[in-house]
Amino acid sequence: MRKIMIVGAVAAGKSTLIKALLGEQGPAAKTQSLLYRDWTIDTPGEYSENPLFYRSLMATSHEAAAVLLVQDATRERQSLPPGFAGGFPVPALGAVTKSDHPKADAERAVKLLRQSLGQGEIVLTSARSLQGIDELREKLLAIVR
Ligand SMILES: Nc1nc2c(ncn2[C@@H]2O[C@H](COP(=O)(O)OP(=O)(O)O)[C@@H](O)[C@H]2O)c(=O)[nH]1
Ligand SMILES: [Mg+2]
Repeated sequence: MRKIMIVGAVAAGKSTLIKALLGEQGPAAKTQSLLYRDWTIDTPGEYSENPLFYRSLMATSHEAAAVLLVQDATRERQSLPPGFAGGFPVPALGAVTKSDHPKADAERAVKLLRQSLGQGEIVLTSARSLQGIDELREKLLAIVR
């Protein structure tokens, strides 16, 4: 089975989202390195925030069928460069995380995500309420299968 590489800022909710996609609950441990699990590749947020790591992300993306760009719904500012997803040699989708959070602003999150994602579908999700998790899993599995 091919894989989906999940990228996004530190604490955006990448690892917790992956757990939800794989049918597990609860918080995730801090991601220290590339982590291959089932059909997912988890990445440390530092890899997306620090250009020194971009080469590593690019190299790994060659093993992926698609990239999932994750945006925290509670964040007020851009954390990734404009057009970030366009640098990968594979298609990109977007997920907004933490939609359940009292400080979540879905509209703002979609706008911020759009700047770094460009074209590509965006799914609103929460690993707590499980909003959007089944929908996102279906879309991603359709790509890796
Ligand atoms: N309210 C809420 N918090 C979340 C959700 N997903 C993750 N978090 C919290 O966000 C923080 C960072 O999550 P983590 O998955 O480690 O982020 P990562 O660095 O992108 O892998 C943790 O404190 C999580 O509990 C969610 O869906 N809802
Ligand atoms: Mg993580």
